[in-house]
Amino acid sequence: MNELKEEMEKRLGCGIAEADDKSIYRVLLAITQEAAAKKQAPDTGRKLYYVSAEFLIGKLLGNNLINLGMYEEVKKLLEENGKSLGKIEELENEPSLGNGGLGRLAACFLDSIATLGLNGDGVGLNYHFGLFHQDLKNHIQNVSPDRWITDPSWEVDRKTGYDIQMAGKTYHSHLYDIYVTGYEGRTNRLHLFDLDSVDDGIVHDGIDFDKTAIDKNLTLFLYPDDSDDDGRKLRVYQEYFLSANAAHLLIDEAKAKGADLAELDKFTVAQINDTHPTMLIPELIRQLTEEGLDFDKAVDVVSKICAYTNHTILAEALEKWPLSYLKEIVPQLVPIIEILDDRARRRTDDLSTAIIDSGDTVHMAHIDLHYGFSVNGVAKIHTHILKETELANFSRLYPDKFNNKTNGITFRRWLIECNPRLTALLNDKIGTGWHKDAQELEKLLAFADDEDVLKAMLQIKEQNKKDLADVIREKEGVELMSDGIFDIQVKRLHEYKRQQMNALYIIHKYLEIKAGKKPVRPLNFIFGAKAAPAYIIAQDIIHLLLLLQTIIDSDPDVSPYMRLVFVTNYNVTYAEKLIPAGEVSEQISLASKEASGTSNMKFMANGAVTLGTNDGANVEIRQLVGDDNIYSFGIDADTVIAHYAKADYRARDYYEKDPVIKEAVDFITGPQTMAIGDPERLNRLKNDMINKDWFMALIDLKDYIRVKDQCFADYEDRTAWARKMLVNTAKSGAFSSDRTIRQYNEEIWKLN
Ligand code: 26V
Repeated sequence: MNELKEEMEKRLGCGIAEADDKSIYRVLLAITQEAAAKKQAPDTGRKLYYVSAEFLIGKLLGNNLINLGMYEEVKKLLEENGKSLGKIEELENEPSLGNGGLGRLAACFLDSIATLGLNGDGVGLNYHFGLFHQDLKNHIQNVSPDRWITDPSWEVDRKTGYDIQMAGKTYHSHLYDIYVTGYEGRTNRLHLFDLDSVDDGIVHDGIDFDKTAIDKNLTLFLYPDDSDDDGRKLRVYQEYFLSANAAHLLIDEAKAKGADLAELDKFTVAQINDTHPTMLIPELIRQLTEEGLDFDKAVDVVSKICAYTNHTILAEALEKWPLSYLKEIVPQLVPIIEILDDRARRRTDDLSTAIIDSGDTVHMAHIDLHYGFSVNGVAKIHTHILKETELANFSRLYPDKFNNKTNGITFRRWLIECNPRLTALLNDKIGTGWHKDAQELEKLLAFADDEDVLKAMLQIKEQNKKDLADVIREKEGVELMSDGIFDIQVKRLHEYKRQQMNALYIIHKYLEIKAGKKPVRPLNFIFGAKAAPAYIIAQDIIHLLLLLQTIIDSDPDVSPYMRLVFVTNYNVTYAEKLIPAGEVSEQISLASKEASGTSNMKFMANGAVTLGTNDGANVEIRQLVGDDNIYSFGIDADTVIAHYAKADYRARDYYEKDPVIKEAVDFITGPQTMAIGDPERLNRLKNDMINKDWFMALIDLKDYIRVKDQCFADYEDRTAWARKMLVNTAKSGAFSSDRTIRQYNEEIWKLN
C-alpha cells in the first residue's frame, strides 16, 4: 500500500488528497499499463490470432486493476484520501469498437485467453468513432459520432504498419496495441490497425460523410451505412484492410520465430469471427505465394490455419459481395477466389455451395466453409440448425468440420466487477475459487434452503435496484419504482429479438390497468438498444417504445403501477449497471433465430430469472436450472422452421381471431399514440405486424402473456423467488468463457 501511495504521489507531484480526479486517472492508467507490460510472455509455440471486425472491450481501468490484482488496494488507498475509484472510472470513455454480442464475445474471449495463459492476440480495426452514439429526442433515435479516443489513451503506438493495396492505390497502415490483461494471468494484445490519413473532420450532420474518400474515411466507423453501393464498397475496403493487415502480422511474427512458411500451421492458427474477416483466406494464400510458396502448398497450409465461427443464421447477415466490387477494390484476390471456387465446384455437384454463383455474387461464408478446417456454431441448438438446415449441404460435404462451442462470458467483468455486493456474499459463503473456476459457483446450491443466504440475495438485489434507479433518474430523468419488479430487455434492436412483442405485452398490461385490473406490485420495464440507422422498422419499434414511455408516464391511472424506460446509448458501461439489478431477463427471440445470446448468461449469473423462448443458449440454461427456475414459452425451433418451409404463417389470422391480440396491435395506431407520434411510422409498424410479421410475434404473444403473468405472480413468494435466483447464479458457471476457450483450445486451436 505504501509503495503504491509513494508511487502515485511521486507521479502526481502532490498528495493523493490534493490531486484532481483527472490527474489520478492519468497516473493510474500509466501504472496499470506498466504492470500489464511486465506480464507479457514470450511468443513461443503456436499462436492464435482472433480476427474480428468488433471488439466490444468496455472500459479498461477497473477491469485491468481487477485482473492485475490491484483493484482493492487502489480503491482503499483512494478512499483513505477522500477519492472514489468509481468516480475516476467514469472519466474514461468506453471504446466504441463493437455493436453487440459478437463484439462483446470477442472481448470476453480475449480476457479468458490471457487468463488461461494462452498465446493469443486479437486483430481488429481502430475505428475512430466506432458505433454511433445514440440520443433519444422527440421519441426517435438520433445518432452522432462517438469520439472515444482521448489523451491519455490505452493504446500503445507500435510505430509500424504495412503497405496495403486497394483499388490500385497503396495505403500504409498504422498499428496500435491495447494490452489485454488476464486475471492473475499473462498479458496479451489487441492489435488495432488504422490509417494516418483518416480525417475525423469529414463527418457532418450526425454521422454522414463522403463514402468515396477512402483515405479519409476508412476507419471512421464500424458498420458504415451499407444501403447504397458506396457504403457497401467501403465495407469491402474495411474488410480487406483488416484481413490483409492480419495476414501480414501473422506471417511476420511466424517468420520472427524462424518458421518455415510451408509449415505455417505449426506456428499459427486464425479464428475468423463471422464472415467479416473472410478475405484473410485468399489474402494469406496470396501473401504466401509472394513469399515464394507454391500455390497448392499455400492453399493447403492456409486450410490448416483458418477456422470459422458462425454467429447468425439470418440469411441477410451472411455476407455476399458482387464480384464487380472485388474486381474494383481487391483485383489481386479475384484470380485466387476464382481458383478456390473452381476447386470447390469440383468437390461436389451441389451448385448451392459455390463461392461465386451464376449471378457473379461472391458468397463469403462459402470460402470459410470450404477452406476453413473448423466451422463452429455458438450454442447447441444453433450448431444443430446449421448442420441440419441452414448449412446442411456443407455439413454433408464436410461432416467432421462442424462443431459446437457454446458461448460464455467472463465472470471477472460480469460478476466481480459489476456486482461487488453479490461477489462479497459469494466469497464469504463459497470462497474465491469461482473467480478462476466458475463451476465452483455450484457450491452455492448447498445454501438453497438457508434463509439467511436467501434473504441476503434479496437484499443485494434491492440495493442494486436502488443504484440503478439512481443512475436512471440522473441519466434519463425517469423515476423507477424500486419496490417493483425490474424486467429488462437490453440487446441490439432487431425484429427477430422481438422487442415489439414485449411492447405488445406492455400495451396489454396498460389496457388491463385502465380497465381496473391492477398488478399486485409495480412493474418496471426497462429497454436498451441501438438500431442500425438504415433499419427502418427497428426505428419504428424504438418510436413505439418511446411513445409508450410517455403515455404511461403521463397517465395517473397507470403510472403508479407501471413504468417503462428506454435508456439512452446502451453500451457495456450501461450494461454493467443494468444487469446486476435485473430480476426478469427478457430473452424472447423467435426460436431458431438467436444464435446464442450472451446477456442471458450475464443476467443469470447476477441472479435474474430468464423469461425466454427455447432458442440459443436459453435451451442450455433451461437444462441446467430446470423448469422451476426459468420461464419458457413459445413455439419451438422445428415448428418455426416448418412454418417458413411451408410459408403458411399468416399474422392476420392471429390478429383477426384473437381480441386480445387485436386490441394490443390496434393500440399502435390508436388515438393516444397518433396524438404524439409519427403516423407514418406507426402505420408502417402496424401494417407490418398484421401483414408480414416475419418473426412471428403474434404466434407467441398469447403464450408470452400467460407465462409472463405467471412469472410476475410467482415473484410474490419471495423465498421461492430467492431460491430461483440462487439456483441461477449457482448454475451459471457453465457459461464461463474460460470453459468456452478451453474447448476452442482443446478442439480447434491446440496451442501448447
Ligand atoms: C449485425 C449488424 C447489424 C447492424 C448493421 C451491420 C451488422 C453487421 C453484422 C451483424 C452481425 C451480427 C452478428 C452477431 O452479433 N451475432 C450475435 O453473436 C453473438 C455471439 O456469438 C450471439 O450470442 C448472438 O446470438 C448473435 O446474434
